[in-house]
Amino acid sequence: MAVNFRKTVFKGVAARLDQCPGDNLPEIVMSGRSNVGKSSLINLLAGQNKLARVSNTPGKTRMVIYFLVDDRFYLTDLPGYGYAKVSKKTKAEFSELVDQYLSASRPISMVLHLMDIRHKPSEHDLQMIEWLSSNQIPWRLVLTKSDKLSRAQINKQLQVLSKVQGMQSAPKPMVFSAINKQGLHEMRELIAGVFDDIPLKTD
Ligand SMILES: Nc1nc2c(ncn2[C@@H]2O[C@H](COP(=O)(O)OP(=O)(O)O)[C@@H](O)[C@H]2O)c(=O)[nH]1
Ligand SMILES: [Mg+2]
Repeated sequence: MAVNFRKTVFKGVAARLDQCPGDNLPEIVMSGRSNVGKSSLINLLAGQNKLARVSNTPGKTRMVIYFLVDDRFYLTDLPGYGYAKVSKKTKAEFSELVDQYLSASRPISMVLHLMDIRHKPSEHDLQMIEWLSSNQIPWRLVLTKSDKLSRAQINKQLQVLSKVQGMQSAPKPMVFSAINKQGLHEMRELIAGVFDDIPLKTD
């Protein structure tokens, strides 16, 4: 069944685990540092410019943000951890919420971990990749802002990443740009595909 991505609505935020939706709808979770392009990706998927707030001021979002897609599943926007401009304490709070979130047996169908294609993976990215690769949850790396690099540079970055601990048996990262829409179609297919495997609730 095709997913109507245009039918995406903002559903709410949660600052703590006990504020997260309890309706058990499946979630596609997006993680990645602040400013990596999570909101831009959500807007593009939904075909709505202003759905998720795109910000030039990194480190602002400290909550989990929920978008309901087609009345069927959530796109979950995790807090952007690890930005240099927030204090150590705030950083720790971000990643604690992310850690808790991923370990809380929420109905997560897939984790999309976003990384800026121009940068070396951060310590947190490396931890995340290792964690995801040793868990049962399906996941994919999404390399954002590909419009900033040439094809040759993109391939080089893919090469570098393929050697990272945990990437050896991982599916190939997706290359994405919210500017020229590289990877958008593939991204929609990926999400819809995951979702196709989940039977609709009949009870
Ligand atoms: N060149 C380029 N800029 C992007 C892309 N995606 C996001 N940005 C910019 O990066 C900044 C942060 O984006 P945002 O979506 O708010 O990131 P978030 O903090 O992860 O939600 C904004 O200035 C965006 O316009 C992209 O694919 N290409
Ligand atoms: Mg954002």
